[in-house]
Amino acid sequence: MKRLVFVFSKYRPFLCSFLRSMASSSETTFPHFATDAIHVGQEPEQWSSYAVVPVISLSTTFKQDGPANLHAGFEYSRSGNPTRNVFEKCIAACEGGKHGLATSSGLAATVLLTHLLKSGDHIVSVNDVYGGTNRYYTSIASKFNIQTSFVDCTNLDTFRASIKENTKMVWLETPTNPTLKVIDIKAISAIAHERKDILVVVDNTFLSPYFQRPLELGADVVMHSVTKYINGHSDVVMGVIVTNDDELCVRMRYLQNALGPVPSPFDCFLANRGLKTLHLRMKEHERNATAMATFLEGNPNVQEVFYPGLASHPQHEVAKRQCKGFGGMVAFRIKGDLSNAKKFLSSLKIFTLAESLGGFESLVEIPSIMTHASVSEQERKMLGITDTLIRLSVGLEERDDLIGDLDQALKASSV
Ligand code: P1T
Repeated sequence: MKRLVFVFSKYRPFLCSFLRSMASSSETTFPHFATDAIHVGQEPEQWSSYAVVPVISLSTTFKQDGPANLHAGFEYSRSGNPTRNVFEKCIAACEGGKHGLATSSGLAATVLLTHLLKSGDHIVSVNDVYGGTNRYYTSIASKFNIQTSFVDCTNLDTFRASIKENTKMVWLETPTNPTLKVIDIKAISAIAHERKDILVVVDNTFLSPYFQRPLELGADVVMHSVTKYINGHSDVVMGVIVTNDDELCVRMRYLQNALGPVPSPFDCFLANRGLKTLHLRMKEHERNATAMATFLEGNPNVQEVFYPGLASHPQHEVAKRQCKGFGGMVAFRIKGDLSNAKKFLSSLKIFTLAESLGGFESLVEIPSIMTHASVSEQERKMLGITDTLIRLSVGLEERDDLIGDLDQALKASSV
């Protein structure tokens, strides 16, 4: 409590945004995900018009009742915005957390979280992460003397051995991007929390809170690239952080304002709208992805398939235990070499050749030369990110059409 009082006095200007977060924790939540996603934070009574759909509040500044006497807790749109607030409350409830902080991109959420650390601190990150996360830790955070060890977190002994005296953060992504390894969040959190000063962060982008809720498994913080499933329509770049920790929330609100990586009110509106159908989309993404993975596993032109829902997946049991579903991402190794992989991509008629994932449309890419090109060749080799590894973001089109598309492209590119 004393510590909380100290933090409050240090970060006083951010008490307002913190109190808004607290309001979300006292917000009524519901027994089921879909009801939270549709109703939490959306009360029409918060708008003078009683608008059922949240208002896009574009004002950059808010009239004060008196100097430094805020009317509704809003001061300046970087430190807090009504439309952003609606989204932050809703996503926090969906993750089973108290506080949500929206950022201008997923990577901005990563940068903000890393600013909780100081020069000389050390991060243990799962070795197979989004290429941009790897690039940030390897090329940028390292310049500020924050070192990162990229570790195989599927092996708990290896993970334990990688923790150093100055380790302050554990960064997990599960399933990992792009090889879809599954990390045991509960086991990793338990090991990390043998030390009080280590924060466990889970990038939950690939499964969304509908399929996986890391805070309930022991993580301290969850983050997302909202750009992906949460928004779901490939028309917003945005991120979010969720936590139950009040003190951490105050520090992160301070950073959100001091660093400035905030999303626009319009993007918050769109992401909040996307969240309303997340549960429906995720179920269909999973049905389609399961069909693709099963088809690919039986195809003579495919060497290997990676999907946590397949019994052949090395961490299938962990996935069954910690997730409500296996998601919409599938990776596979095509027989042949890069030329076969490229021929496959150019033969597809429904899957679009593009980076990103989690939208309603099916996408396909070659991580080694696209999303993970910034990862060193040596690391890519070690992680199995070969030139024949193909990543699918399975969308919401009719499943038979998607299978037909994969089938004809595999025939066209066979060795
Ligand atoms: O693109 P942005 O909103 O900044 O999010 C970065 C990010 C963070 N975490 C994960 C797991 C991600 O996959 C991403 C972005 N990934 C892609 C663009 C991609 O195609 O993999």
